[in-house]
Amino acid sequence: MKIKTDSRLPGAHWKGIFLLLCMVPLGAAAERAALIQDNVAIFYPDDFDAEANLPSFALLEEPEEMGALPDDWQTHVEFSSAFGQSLAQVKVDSSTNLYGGGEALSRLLRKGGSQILWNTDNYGYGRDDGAKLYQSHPWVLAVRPDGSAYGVLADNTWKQTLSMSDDITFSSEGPAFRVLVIEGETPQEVLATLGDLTGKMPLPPRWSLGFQQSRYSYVPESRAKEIVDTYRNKKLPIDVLWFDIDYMDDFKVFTFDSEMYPDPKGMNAYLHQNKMKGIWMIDPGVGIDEGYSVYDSGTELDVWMKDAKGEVYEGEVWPGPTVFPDYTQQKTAEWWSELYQDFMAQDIDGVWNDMNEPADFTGPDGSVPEDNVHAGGLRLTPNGKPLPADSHLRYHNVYGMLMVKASRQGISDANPNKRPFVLTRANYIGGQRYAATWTGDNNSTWEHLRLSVPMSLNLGLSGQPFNGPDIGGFIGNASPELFGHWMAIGAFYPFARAHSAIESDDQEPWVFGREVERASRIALERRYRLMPYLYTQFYQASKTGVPVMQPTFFTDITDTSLRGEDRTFLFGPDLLVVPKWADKPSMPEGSWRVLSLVGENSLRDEFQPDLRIRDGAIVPAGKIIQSTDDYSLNELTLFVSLDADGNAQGQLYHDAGEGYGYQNGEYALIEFTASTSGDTVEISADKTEGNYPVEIGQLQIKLVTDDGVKIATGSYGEVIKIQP
Ligand code: NBV
Repeated sequence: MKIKTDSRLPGAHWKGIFLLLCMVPLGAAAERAALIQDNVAIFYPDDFDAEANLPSFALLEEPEEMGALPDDWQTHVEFSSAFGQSLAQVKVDSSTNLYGGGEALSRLLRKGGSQILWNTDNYGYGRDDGAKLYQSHPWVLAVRPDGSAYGVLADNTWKQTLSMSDDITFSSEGPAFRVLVIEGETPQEVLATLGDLTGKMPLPPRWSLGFQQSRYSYVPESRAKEIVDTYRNKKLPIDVLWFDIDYMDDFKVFTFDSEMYPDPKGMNAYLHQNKMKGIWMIDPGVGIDEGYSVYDSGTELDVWMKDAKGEVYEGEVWPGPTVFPDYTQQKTAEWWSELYQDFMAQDIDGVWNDMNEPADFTGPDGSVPEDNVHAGGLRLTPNGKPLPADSHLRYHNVYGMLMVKASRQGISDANPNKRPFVLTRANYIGGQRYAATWTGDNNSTWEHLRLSVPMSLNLGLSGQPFNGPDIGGFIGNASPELFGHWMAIGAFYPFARAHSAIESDDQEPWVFGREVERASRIALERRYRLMPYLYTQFYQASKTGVPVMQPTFFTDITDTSLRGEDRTFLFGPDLLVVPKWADKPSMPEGSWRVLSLVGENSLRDEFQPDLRIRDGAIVPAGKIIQSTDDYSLNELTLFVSLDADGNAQGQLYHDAGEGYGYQNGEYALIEFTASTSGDTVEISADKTEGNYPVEIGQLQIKLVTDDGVKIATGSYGEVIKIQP
């Protein structure tokens, strides 16, 4: 019997309960447990079959056991099997809050919900009421009332259901699997350990933090140039233009349509002259067409995925009849990487891997058959064991991850001195090592604008900091009001890209009238002014695994009234974003003073969210720039908000914004400190790490107080005094 579950949205919890009733364990299997770090335990079912589970896709390396669990170890896993499924369950205290599960169509709090972890092309999140989306994160973050936390990671790629109630239950269609439990004094500590175990997002190029405009599709190239010109003429800051499938010749990957894009190198040069970058789409499906070099070379090397009978599997995607690379093979990964040599030689800056669940129009449930066969052989790490041959049921959820791993490698090989940028639609926990992500085909509706916040938050709480939704919504037509609000919030997603579908009306900021254009400009100027702070947050996320976009309860993990707040969110730990449409949100204790970055007045502005600064924070901001090409630290402003003791601290990370010099000390980490003595506040800056030159020059201080903003200027390197 197959257990089916349904919607994750509030109100549909009864189906999760039904699932649990069905899951009265039939014959619980004994567990074996060991400590692998002081705060991490691994639990094995007694019928664990290493060949059917390992090597792990989630973990960076095979864990080494340190000994038995201490007697006071709190969180245990029970294994069982029922109705042909392998189960792992963890009991959850009724007062403990649950988060995570990666990409889920859900509010922030996950208890009562369930989801099917089976990467699915889910247009408008409509299939199965959004029960399965594009990515799989078999991971739950649990936070106890006192703020201590634990995380549960099922090290399992097979198709599975994750449900959260009084138990966290993973029920898998595959063999019995192992589970890791991470304990921490705080959720941040648990996430840091998750990052240690599964890897962190590599520091991206600074330009990828800029605003990005996309559409399915900008054709012909004159239209793309028009978009570039309009952004620049209207002084709407932007860094990237995206090229969707129609640039290709008959949807054949690694080709260019000779009429639409006769000169891709010239197009990229045009972008570069305008201080912009170009990101171009590559899908996994390869059109069956003899004489097409990608198809021919792949066929000759025998890289395609096979069906259950061992024949090359043929599905259908954009090019028509299509074959799919079997990325579990070493030779396939190498061949795929190699294809990027000529492609990147067109001066392409980044790559967008779409449809990599993989989507297959004629296959069952929109993908390829579960009994398709992967040949295996790839080593995930140089010294790791090769992947065994197995069914698609085992490898489906990591298909996208393996694709972007090979893509990233190819891009790096082509441009060894640049930081690669890949965006992927499908992924698996740990996939932040290879690619940023977006949440697929959402709708231009208020519902999806609101849901985008908890969706991005839960992705961040599942190890993927670099994510965001399609700003404005992909499907349908945004109203001017909706678009204005979406841009205003969109400035604070870690990945900020507007995108819309082929059938949708134009969806750039200027098509909605002067008011929305003005609101979009303010939103973008706010993001660009905050670039020094934002880049510092990305640096921190790449070091610690703690997300850039954080839930409001991170302001005070012991304040349980904040646990479910998911309309407001943190942009790094020091800035709270409070959308205009957030009706009576739960606010953290403290002053959280409102900040004005570009002269906006949040009382008068109907779109911009309030941006509130944490008491005790110093937030570095730059000047308004139109592109990160113009990024510099001169004219740096420090927004200072003192805590009750008159103190504040902040940090600034700086480097070339590109390349790998930072790994050899070519970076600077600067600490800012404010302290009060008598009626004077003294602000100083100290470089604490690295040898990258810091050309700050003049520093402006904006002391944000309950009575308004006090301003002082001084030079970097000297103590600046200000009277509050
Ligand atoms: O390549 C076209 C689209 C793309 O714009 C979108 O962002 C992806 O999620 N793609 C899906 C394929 C078809 C969508 C109907």
